[in-house]
Amino acid sequence: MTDFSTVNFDTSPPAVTLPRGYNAAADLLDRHSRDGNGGKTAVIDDAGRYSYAELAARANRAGNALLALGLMPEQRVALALLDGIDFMAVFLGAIKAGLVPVPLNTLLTPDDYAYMLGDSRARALVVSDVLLDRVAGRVEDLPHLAHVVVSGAGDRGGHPRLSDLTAAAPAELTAAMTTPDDAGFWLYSSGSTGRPKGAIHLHGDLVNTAALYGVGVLGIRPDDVVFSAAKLFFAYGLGNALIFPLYVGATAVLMAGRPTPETVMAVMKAHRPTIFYGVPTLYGAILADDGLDRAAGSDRLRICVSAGEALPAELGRRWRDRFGVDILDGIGSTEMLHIFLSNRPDDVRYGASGRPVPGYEVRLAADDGGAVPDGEVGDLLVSGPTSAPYYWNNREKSLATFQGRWTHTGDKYVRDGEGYYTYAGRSDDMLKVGGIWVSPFEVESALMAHDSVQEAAVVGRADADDLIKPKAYVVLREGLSGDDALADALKRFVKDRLAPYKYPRWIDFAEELPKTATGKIQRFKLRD
Ligand code: 3UK
Repeated sequence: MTDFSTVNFDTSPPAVTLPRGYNAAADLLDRHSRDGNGGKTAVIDDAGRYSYAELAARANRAGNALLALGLMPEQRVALALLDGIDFMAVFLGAIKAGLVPVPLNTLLTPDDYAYMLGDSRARALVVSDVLLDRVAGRVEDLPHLAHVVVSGAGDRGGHPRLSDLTAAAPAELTAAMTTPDDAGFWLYSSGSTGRPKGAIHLHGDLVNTAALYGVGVLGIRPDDVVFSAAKLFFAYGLGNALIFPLYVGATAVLMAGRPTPETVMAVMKAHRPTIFYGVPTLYGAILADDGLDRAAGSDRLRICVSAGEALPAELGRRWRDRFGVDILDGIGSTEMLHIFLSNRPDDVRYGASGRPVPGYEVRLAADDGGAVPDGEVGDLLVSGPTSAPYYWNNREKSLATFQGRWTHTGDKYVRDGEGYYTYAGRSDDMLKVGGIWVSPFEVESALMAHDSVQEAAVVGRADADDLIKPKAYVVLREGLSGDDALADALKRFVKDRLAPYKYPRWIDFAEELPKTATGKIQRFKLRD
């Protein structure tokens, strides 16, 4: 039988050439042990340290445990897991077994989970004990979901425990015979209208992002220790802390809790990462505390990365002055898996997203699809080996986004005469808040569910750091008048109904909203 874990390929950009028989998890898990580095630390989480050999054994056990439940190749396994060794083991074990893991954002509501579990027809769900109630509250209504497995030693709600299943499973697993073009995993992405869409990623996508961006731009190497404040369930975090370090045999530090300046700096101090990845809001929050500097964090930092939303130039400069290391801003997307347009360690221009990552091509299109001259705004399209081929079960949105080899980002950009690209806003109404999508429509609907609200419109407004946060314009029902108490009540109302990061930070009470003749809210007028 072919040994699908034995793969030799050229690791220099642009693209990685893979053999026809190829399993991404077998590649990432088994290469280092085979090269005699099985004893090297792969992962450090809140509970301990795990070598490459230990990680491989845990992933094999997790894959075997899922197969023992009766799961068949290509079936989906939803993951609602906090960052830690179980995420790594289940994600990689599932892929090695030919199953398709679907990591879910851990910050969402029961309604969001019911939708994604139903849409993906996940056969199994592996969920952290602390998330069980929120994620698995409605599983009776999901005919395809046959198994709920609980990670952690807390309440298991009558479901089997992951640790019991893996203890009973063998530590050896033969990799499923997949190809680079097989579905490897999915990631859900939200849009301005409609439900989140499952972007399907292929086995070949993982090593390609690692070679092109991880090695090509960051120059990640075996002696790096990486720490991503962005969680593994985001494409950004997944590349940062799972794909890239495992690709080169480096060490990933994982933290289960919420990233705040305090928790992030504490992890930096304890594990002294060489590469740190965050979102602009977090860099801003750390800089807001004058007491936080290099001495309070990692003395080994050599690169910081920012993505998810544009990094204001001022934050980059202040960070470099205080921490003695640049922040590399780059734009990536769930659809492209990771960053395709980026600054470089030796070429940082604060305020710009940099130049295309070698291995990717980008172009700016005018409304008629034609080229846009330098200095003018156009729609950003990208082509490269890591694009999802389509969205699950969604022909219309797939056709709009994935057009031949070109993927539409929905972003507006300007290119200067030297080939550097600067972000110029979205072509839809979507907001990036702390690097995470927020649909204004969803926040408006939540506000409108409140008894006193007649109508609402939500737009992005820049805060003191020049970062976008949601702001609501609210028209109250006849006879009511707004005050601070009602504004606070409305904020709490939204916080209780949606993922907390989505609530409007400001509320303005208005007599009416600007509308077109056909009654459509003119958000652009409110933005001005
Ligand atoms: C926006 C940026 C300006 C932009 C992501 C790194 O953010 C990621 O994926 P998502 O699917 O969102 C994609 C959209 O977010 N964006 C991201 N980075 C920047 N805008 N400057 C930036 N540096 O609208 C883009 O279309 O959540 C980021 C790696 C992997 C990712 N998936």
